[in-house]
Amino acid sequence: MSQIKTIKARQILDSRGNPTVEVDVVTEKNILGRASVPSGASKGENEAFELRDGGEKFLGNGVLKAVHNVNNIIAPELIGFSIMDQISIDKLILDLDGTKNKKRLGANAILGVSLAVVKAASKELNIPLYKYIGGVHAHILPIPLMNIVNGGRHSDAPIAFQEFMIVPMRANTFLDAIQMGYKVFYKLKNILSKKGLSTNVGDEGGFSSNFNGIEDVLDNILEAIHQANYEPYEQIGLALDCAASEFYQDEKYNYSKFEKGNKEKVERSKEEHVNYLSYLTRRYPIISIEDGMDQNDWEGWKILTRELGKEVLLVGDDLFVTKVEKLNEGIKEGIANSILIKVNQVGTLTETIATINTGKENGYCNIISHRSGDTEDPFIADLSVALNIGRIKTGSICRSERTSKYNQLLRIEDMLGKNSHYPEWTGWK
Ligand code: 2PG
Ligand code: MG
Repeated sequence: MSQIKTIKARQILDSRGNPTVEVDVVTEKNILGRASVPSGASKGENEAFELRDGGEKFLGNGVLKAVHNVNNIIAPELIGFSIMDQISIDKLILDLDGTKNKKRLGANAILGVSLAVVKAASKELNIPLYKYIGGVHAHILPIPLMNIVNGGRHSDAPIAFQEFMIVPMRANTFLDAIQMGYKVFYKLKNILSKKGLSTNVGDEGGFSSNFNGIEDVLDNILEAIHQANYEPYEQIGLALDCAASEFYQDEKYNYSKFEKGNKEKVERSKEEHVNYLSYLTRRYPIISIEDGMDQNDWEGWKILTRELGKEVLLVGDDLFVTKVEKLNEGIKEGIANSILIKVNQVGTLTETIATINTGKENGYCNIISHRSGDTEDPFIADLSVALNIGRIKTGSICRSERTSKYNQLLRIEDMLGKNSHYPEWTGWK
């Protein structure tokens, strides 16, 4: 197995046009591993630190400092390392950084290197990435949570909740699941257009129309599911990402922050907000609710978990920020029952896998996730199959930075052939 010959980072653009880091790792045998780093809009407070330049260029959003840190601080230390030594490499970069939250080098610098290394290693061995990471037993395609309406911070639609997703709970194959999502997406487009509503899409490719509140969104999606001839819940379930930290103010859930068009001011106490979520769950085929409560409202999380934790997935995103310590606190307190996994919230592959394993060991469901600012890099598609996670959230069925992940999963399903497996939604509701 050969050693790392060069590491070079550069600045490229993500799907919102914001600068991000791309890293090339080249081995002695001239094999290239290339990775790019995604970026969030609704970030958790405790995410690993994303280093941006400040100043005039790119309105302060440049990442040349992170690029510099890869090229001048990380690269010289890693030259000569065996390309397969992922755990030692990740550890060495963490030691070089030396801070709790990757403040010195930047998590965007660190993640770019970590992922480029694993990609170079799989190419050098000529083994598909999912198999290199996961081994011969990697064969489960993930159930996609497809985000077809974008609200909150991800679009101008006047809706407090950030994401409305459809979930093909029963399909024969991943390809079949994708075509189910496609049908519902285009039926919805047609419904909206007939009502004279805009069919423009938001950051993750979901419609960002002028809906009349949350239930209006859900009613329209249900109609689309019916028109596509699917049975709600039996075949297609609904998932929400409330991204509640974005509208939690002074101990209240202030929906009006995003729903400005609504005449009446909608503000709910934590109990009222939980009651509203459970009302929605009774009325609609909701099978998963992410960040139902604010990241610091652990009391609210406990109420929500007590109320709905046996029926639906309660997914911690901002709550756990993909970190083992945070997840362990949640497990101890008995809050949520699932965790969203975002590689850039924590910063290295090794740490990401440690969090996934902690989730698995404690009966928490893992969902691999993209970011609202993403790139054409399909890394998370491979990761989801590698670890047989069985769930992925990677946006709508349009926009290339979203479909790049679906396309990679279609390739993997094709490569696996009869050994591939598309699971049924089980466990909750
Ligand atoms: C989320 C993500 C991805 P962002 O909240 O789950 O959908 O959004 O990347 O903006 O944090
Ligand atoms: Mg989220």
